[in-house]
Amino acid sequence: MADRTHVRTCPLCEATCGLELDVVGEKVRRIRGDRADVFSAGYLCPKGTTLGRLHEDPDRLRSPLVKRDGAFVEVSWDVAFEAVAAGLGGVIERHGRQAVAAYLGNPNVHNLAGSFYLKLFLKALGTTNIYSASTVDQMPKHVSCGLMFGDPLLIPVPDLDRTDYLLMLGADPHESNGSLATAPDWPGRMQGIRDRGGKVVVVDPRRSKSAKAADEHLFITPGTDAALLVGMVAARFEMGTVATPDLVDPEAVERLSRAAAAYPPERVAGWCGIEAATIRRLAAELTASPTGVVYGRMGTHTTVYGTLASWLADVLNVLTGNLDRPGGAMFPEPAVGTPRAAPGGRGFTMGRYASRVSGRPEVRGELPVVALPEEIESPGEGQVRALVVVAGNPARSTPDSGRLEAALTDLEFMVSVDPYLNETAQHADVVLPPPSVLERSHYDIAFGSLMVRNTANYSSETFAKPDGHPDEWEILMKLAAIAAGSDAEPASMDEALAASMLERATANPASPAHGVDRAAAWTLLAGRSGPERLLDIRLRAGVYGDGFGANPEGLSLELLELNPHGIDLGPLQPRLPRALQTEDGRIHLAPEVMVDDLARLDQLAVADPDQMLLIGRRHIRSNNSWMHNIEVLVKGRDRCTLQMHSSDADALGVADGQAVEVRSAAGMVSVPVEVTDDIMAGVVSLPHGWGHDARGSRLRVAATRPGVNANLLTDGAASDPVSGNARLNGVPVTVSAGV
Ligand SMILES: Nc1nc2c(c(=O)[nH]1)N[C@H]1C(S)=C(S)[C@@H](COP(=O)(O)OP(=O)(O)OC[C@H]3O[C@@H](n4cnc5c(=O)[nH]c(N)nc54)[C@H](O)[C@@H]3O)O[C@H]1N2
Ligand SMILES: Nc1nc2c(c(=O)[nH]1)N[C@H]1C(S)=C(S)[C@@H](COP(=O)(O)OP(=O)(O)OC[C@H]3O[C@@H](n4cnc5c(=O)[nH]c(N)nc54)[C@H](O)[C@@H]3O)O[C@H]1N2
Ligand code: SF4
Ligand SMILES: [Mo]
Repeated sequence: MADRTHVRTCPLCEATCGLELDVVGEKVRRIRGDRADVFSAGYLCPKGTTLGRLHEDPDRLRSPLVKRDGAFVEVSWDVAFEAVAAGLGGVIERHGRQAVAAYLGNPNVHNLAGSFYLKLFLKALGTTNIYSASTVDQMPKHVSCGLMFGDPLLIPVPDLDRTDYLLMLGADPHESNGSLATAPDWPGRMQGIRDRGGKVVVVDPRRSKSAKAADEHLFITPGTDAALLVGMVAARFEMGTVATPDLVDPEAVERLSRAAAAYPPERVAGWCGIEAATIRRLAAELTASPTGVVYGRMGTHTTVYGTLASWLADVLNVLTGNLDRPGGAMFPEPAVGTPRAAPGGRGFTMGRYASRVSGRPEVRGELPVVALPEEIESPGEGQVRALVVVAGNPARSTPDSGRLEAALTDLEFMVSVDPYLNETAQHADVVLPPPSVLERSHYDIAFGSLMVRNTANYSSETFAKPDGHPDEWEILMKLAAIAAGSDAEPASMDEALAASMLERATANPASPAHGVDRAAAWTLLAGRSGPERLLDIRLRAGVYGDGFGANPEGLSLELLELNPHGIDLGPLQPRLPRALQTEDGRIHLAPEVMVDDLARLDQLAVADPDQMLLIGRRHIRSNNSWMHNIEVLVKGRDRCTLQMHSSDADALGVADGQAVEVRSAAGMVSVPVEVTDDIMAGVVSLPHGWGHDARGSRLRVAATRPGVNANLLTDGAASDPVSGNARLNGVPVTVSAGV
């Protein structure tokens, strides 16, 4: 029997499943899907059941570590922060602020500290050397949406529960549970489309689990989604008049039509490996379907044409009348967001500055992570000499990570904020672990803008954090104070942040909190501090908010606390034109940068057909580089294998399970082959996040099945020039039988 059952949202991936934890004393006995969760209705994946194991993992760090004479020792928090002050302060003093870089990893978007406090910390650092996992992931989507809609965070999602036609490229939600489209139970929702009589088409160089669950699967040559999509755009124009919304400039439609005409299906078919007739049929099906949506993800974005492909997917959504309509590509209305009264805003700018060594343009205040190694290696004014990593493992997750890792050993100072001594943190001088996943509260700020149904859900902490252990937001504020050279305490910094947030909220004419008396509002927040107070302000001032009493039925943190299974805010509603943030308040269908970039596709004509192309893949029991220390998730057969088509294996003379050597411009790995006909001939697939063979890390379970690091093969030289995003898919490699 459990002492109590605690309900909380799983913070591990974008699906935001509700979980029910049976707790006995200080231990989690069992975790099930929360059937009463308004969004996930009981769905969960194997990872969600392991939060108790993550919490109890003996390798999870409970105290800060400081490196002394090459070995880590446990120290008190005061001593750890003193070491940061000396190390970071020293670098700033000797070399200036620009010599400090920060790398922000993926879990930052899955916790309240990252959502609310990172910005202040980065500002305190005062450097433009900011890098994140975004440029090995979704930066192309931010750029194309910034250009089209004026706001890089205004990203349309497939209205999965109402669409009649889903064309999905480069995504495998049956393994990943989805990305840039938050939907617990993607598999069930995809099946729902088919059950309603709709159609699901998956485009992927692998017959993935998701492809097998679709009506139709099409193989595509890695890295060529943009070619397929422009062929579809051309085909759509050939079909006759396009009825675009009034928000689109007819001249832009004309310009786009002329540009796309250079890439008819017949021309791109050879590039992408999909027949011209099929390309035309896809365009016709999408157009004829009552509703439909094109959705592309990792495989589509992390190539050298990532932004082009991301843009073209939404171009198709516009041209087929599916943007912003039920069943099409829609913009969620988050409970924590900025209410808008009228269309039009500041628009989107990028390239406000560039990286020092190779001049790669800034996007959203960050530089492409492919530039990080050279920024550390190359001497001169502004050379990176210190690095702060928050919730990241760039030594495994970013391209040419062998080179990056060598560069890390060259830094004068490095600090990692991480619950594990991972392959990156082993190079740090100080490691600062946040409390465990169950020792803190949760609310998905980032994914509210990506949910296929509007919901709001707050989770309290399951266990109190140990005495004296700072919360992650306090760690970040402490680092911010150190960086700023101030002796301010986290609590006072938090107070100032809350006050300015309240001021902004009450000044927004579109907010229900507009004009409310700030002193009165402040009294309603009494008793709250930290992320909870900030969350309460944002909820109350959000579109569904109670406006600090002005709209008593509206949302507040208290209301969410009373509803631990979440509050359903209904299906997605059309949000245009109000949500548009372009200067003129219109949709920019054919931004010049994008139209001009089409010409780059011509390079596909000279691709070497004999070169094997490497792609990645995900597995449901894995989560980037950091869940491999949980025994129940890694046991069983080796998952870090090189998938290869049987015809290629035969040609090479290798058998299933045999080790092969894979070489690229960046490096070499030796890995066992998995022979399968679920992958295209000429393509090989290796998952990322493995390579747990580092001597200095402390991941004892992971080390027993280390696998190899796929990013020893990806190289930083090839990236998407528009967004700076790394190429992780479609990497030319040669494979040879191992010795
Ligand atoms: N070849 C190849 N490379 C890839 C990809 C690919 O498909 N192929 N995918 C890319 C993608 S999409 C991503 S998002 C990146 C991910 O890359 P990263 O974000 O750099 O790495 P992760 O493996 O997610 O590691 C996250 C780290 O955060 C820690 N952590 C977990 N929770 C918390 C927390 O609450 N607070 C703090 N401070 N730390 C926490 C974990 O212990 C772990 O060490 O990898 C990218 N790399
Ligand atoms: N189990 C698990 N879940 C995860 C993660 C994880 O590591 N493990 N990571 C999380 C993160 S950070 C993210 S960003 C999401 C990503 O979630 P998804 O976007 O669904 O990513 P993947 O599962 O890697 O699927 C990418 C697919 O693209 C295919 N592909 C490769 N190259 C190409 C190409 O050129 N064109 C096309 N059309 N397809 C291509 C691959 O074969 C693969 O099936 O998953 C999240 N969820
Ligand atoms: S799909 Fe799995 S990892 Fe993702 S939120 Fe749900 S339970 Fe957690
Ligand atoms: Mo990601």
